[in-house]
Amino acid sequence: MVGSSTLPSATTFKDEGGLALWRLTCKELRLNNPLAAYPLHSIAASLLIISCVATPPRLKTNSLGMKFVPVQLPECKIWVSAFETRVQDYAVFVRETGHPWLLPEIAQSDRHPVVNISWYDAVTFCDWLSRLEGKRYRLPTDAEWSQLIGIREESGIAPGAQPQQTGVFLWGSGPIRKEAGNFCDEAFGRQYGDGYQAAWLQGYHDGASGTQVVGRYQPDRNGLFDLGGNVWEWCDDWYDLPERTQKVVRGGSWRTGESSRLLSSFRGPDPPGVRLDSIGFRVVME
Ligand SMILES: [Ca+2]
Repeated sequence: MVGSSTLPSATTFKDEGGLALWRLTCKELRLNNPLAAYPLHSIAASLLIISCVATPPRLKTNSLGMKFVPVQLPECKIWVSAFETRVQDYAVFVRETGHPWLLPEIAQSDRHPVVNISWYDAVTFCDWLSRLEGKRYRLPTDAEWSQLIGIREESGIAPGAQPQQTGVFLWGSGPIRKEAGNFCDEAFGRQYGDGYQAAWLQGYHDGASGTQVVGRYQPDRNGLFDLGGNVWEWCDDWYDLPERTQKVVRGGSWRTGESSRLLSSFRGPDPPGVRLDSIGFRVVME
């Protein structure tokens, strides 16, 4: 954690969910070398809001400005997008290709995770970006996603048949902690109330009743943001074998509040053609 003593003019404040944040100017950011390496994803006007990490990860940036961090898995190293694919990333693809895009009814800025994206849309985006840059982009596999969240799968078993690992949630073990991510929280409950059938997390405040700007909360140990929460993330795999009717989504979303669906081992099955305002995607770069 970077101490406020290294940022003479930095001030601290709390957001409406009680999360402690620092506020400093862009000039102060540039003058501070450790923070200068940090992705400039949280600039708003002349102020920067930072969720600090001990050591900024080594990053690669592609032509769309997407940040990738190296992650060492048991069998190989992969480069994983630090953020869920943003509206601004997907907008370039749509503008260049004319690919149809069903805009959601929820309010979003360019730095929110893109939603209403089918599995086919996500794969088409990856294929377009691969041709554009001459390198391979793809969705993570279900096994890779499990390894990113810190759990191992049983080999030879379809994702939908993998055993649930109780007691370990997307934020770790125990009750949900502050800064855990954008889930179905009190803000959601206040907005949607009794008209929404699913449970929300009583007493938890993440400051967003819909999707949230990517990178708003603390990253995980690999430097990945929003691996749990914000939007469900498509994986490459079929959920059901040999039927092959559903694809895997992982990680929960702003609509997820049931404890069983917040387990790190939980997979959602969704038809590959479905477009929902709670599903987006993250990409792997090879
Ligand atoms: Ca929320």
